[in-house]
Amino acid sequence: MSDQEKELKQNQIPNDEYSAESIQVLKGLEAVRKRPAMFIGDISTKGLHHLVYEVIDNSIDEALVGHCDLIEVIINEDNSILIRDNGRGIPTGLHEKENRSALEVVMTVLHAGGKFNKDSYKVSGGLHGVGVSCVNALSASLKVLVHRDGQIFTQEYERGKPLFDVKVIGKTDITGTEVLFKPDDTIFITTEFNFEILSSRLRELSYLNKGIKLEITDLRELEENGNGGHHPKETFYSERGLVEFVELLDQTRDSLIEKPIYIETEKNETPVEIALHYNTSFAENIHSYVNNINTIEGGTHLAGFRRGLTRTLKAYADKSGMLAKLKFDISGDDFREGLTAIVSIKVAEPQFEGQTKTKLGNTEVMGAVDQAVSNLLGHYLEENPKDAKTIVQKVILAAQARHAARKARELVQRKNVLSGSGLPGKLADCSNRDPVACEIFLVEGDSAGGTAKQGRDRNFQAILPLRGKILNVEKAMPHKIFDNEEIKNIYTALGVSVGTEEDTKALNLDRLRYHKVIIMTDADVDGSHIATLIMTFFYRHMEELINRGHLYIATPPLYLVKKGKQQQYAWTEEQRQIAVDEFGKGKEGSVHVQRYKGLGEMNAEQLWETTMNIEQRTLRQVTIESAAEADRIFSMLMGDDVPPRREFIEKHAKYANIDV
Ligand code: 0RA
Repeated sequence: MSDQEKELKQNQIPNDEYSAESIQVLKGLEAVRKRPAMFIGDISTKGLHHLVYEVIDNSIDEALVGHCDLIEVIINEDNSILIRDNGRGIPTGLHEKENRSALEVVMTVLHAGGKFNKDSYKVSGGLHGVGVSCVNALSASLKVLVHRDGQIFTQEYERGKPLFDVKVIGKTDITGTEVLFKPDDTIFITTEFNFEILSSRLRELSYLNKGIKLEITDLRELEENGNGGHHPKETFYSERGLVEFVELLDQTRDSLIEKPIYIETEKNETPVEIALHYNTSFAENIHSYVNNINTIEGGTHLAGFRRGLTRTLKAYADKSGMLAKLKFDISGDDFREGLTAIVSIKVAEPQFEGQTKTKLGNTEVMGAVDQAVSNLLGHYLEENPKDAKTIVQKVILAAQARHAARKARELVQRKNVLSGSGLPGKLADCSNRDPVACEIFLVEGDSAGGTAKQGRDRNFQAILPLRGKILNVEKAMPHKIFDNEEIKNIYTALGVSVGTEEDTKALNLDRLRYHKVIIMTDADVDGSHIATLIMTFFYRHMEELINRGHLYIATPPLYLVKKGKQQQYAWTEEQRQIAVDEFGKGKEGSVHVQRYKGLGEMNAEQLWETTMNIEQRTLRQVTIESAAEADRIFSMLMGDDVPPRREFIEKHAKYANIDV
C-alpha cells in the first residue's frame, strides 16, 4: 500500500462502527474547522485568545453558581496553554442519549458545552458562546483532566477527535477541571499567546466577578531577579468587584462624592450590578457588560440605566426645588457629566446586534435595569442628602456649560457654511472622491506638513498639518473644545458633523471623507505626546471612528544607515545593528548612522518611501481592546496626577520609541 492509500484508508469511516450520532459529531467539529471565523470571530490573535476565554467562561460559570473560586492559566514553553479551575469538574458519567461519557460529549459535541438541562442556564459564555468543543476542534491537541467523585478522569484529542475512551488514571480528594490545549497552526494565522492580552482580560474578569482568584503564569519568559529568575506571573482578585473597578477608573480624577454608589439586585430574573461614581471632570465614562462581555455598542441595558438615572435624579432635583432658578432645560447628558459607571448584567439568552455584535438587543432588559436603578438609586439619594445635593449641583453646572458649548458650536457650523467648500484652508485635499480609497494624514507641525504635501500621492492622500500640541480634551471645558482651531479643522476635514445636544457621541460617519485617518508625528517624546493627545480626542469625541477601524498611526523610521551609495532604513535597534554589521563587512569606508528624531529631518522622497508609500510603510491600527482599560489609561496619561503617569511611562518605555 502506498502512503497515500494508507492515509485514505485511515480516514475512511467504517459504516458499522459509527452511529448516526458520531457522524453528526464529526460533521459538527468539521464545520468548526471549515469555518472557524463563524464560531470564534476570526483566526487572528483575537480568535486565538477567544479559545482561552471560552474555557475560562466555563470556569466562571462554575464560580457564579458558587462552586469555584480559583482559576489558573499557564502558558507553557511550547505555546500550549493550561486552564485549571476548582469547580465541580465536567460530569463524567454515562450520557444516556449519546451512550458514552458525558465528558466526551461536552468535549466533542457542538453546543453541548452548556448545561444539560435548561434549568441551570449558562450565564457567562463568551462572545460567541460556542462551548469547549469548539476549542477542541481548533486545537492540534487537547487534553482534559477532571477531578470528580474521588477519581481523576482523562481523555485526549487531536483536532477534536478522541484518541481513546475516557479513562480513570488515579484517585483524588479535590474537584475541578484542567484543559490543556495547543491551537492548530494550520488554522490560526498566529498561535502565539500574548501575556498582556490575557492578563488584561483576567483583570477585567476579576472586577466583574468579585471573590474569584485568577492567576496567570508565562513559562516562556524568565525574568532575572538575581535569584535564578522567575516567570512573569499576575494574580487578580477583587473583594469589592465593580466598586473597585470604578475606583480604579477614577483613580486620577477628583471625586465629587465620597465613595461609589453600588447597586446589586435582580429584576425579572435579570441580575443587575452597577457601580457609579461622580468626579469633577466633564467626561462621561459608562462601561457596560452583558455576561462579562464588554458591550461597546451599548444596547437596551445601557438605555435602561440612562433612563433610570435621569428620571431618578430629575425627580429628586425637582422635589428639592434646586431647579427653580434654572433658565433652560436639563438634558439627559447633563446627568452624566463627570459620571463613571460600570453596568454589568446577566442575561440567559442574550441577543447581540450591531457592527461588532456587542450591542444588546433584548427589549425586556431595558425595564429591568431602569427599575433596578430607580429603586436603589432613589433610596440612596433619600438616605444620603449630602451626596444627592452635590450631584444635582453638578448637573446644573453641566446644563449651563452645555448651553455655552452650543453657542460655540453653532458659531463653528455657521462659519463652515460661510466659507464655501467648508474645508479648512490648511488641508491639502486629495483628488479621489471615494472615501474608501482615501486617507488623510494628520501631521505634527506645519513644516513636516509641507514635506508630506510634496511627498504624498495626491490622488488619494490628503494632508492636514496640525500646529503644535492640540488641546488636551481630557482637561478642557466642553465649549473650549469647539473653540479650538485644530479640532475644528479635524471635524471639517473629515466631514463628520458635530453632534448635537443628546447625541454628542452619535457621530454621523456616513459622510466620513477618508476611511484611513493616519496620525503622523515625530518619533520622539513630544511626538508620542502629540499622538496621545490626538488619540484622546478621537477616543472621547469620535470613538465610533476607532471602533470601525479607521484610525491609524504612521511609523516613520528611527534610523538611516548609510555607507557610500548604500542605504537602509531601520525601525528598531535590532534592524539598525543588522544594517551596520552588513555594511561594515569586507569593504572599506565608514558606516554612518543617522537618527531621525523629527519628520522634518527627512525630505519629501524619504518620507514617501519610508512612511507614506502603501507598498512599504507600516501602519499601526488603533483599536480599543478594552474600552474600560483605554479609559483608565487615557485619563491617567492626560490627567493631572503625575506619579501614576511616570510609573506607566517607566514601565512601558521599553515598548515605545521614547528617548529617556
Ligand atoms: C457541563 C456541565 C457542568 C459543568 C461543566 C460542563 C464544566 C465545564 C468546564 C470547562 C472548564 N471547567 C469546567 N467546569 C465545569 C455542570 C456540572 C454538574 O452539574 O455537576
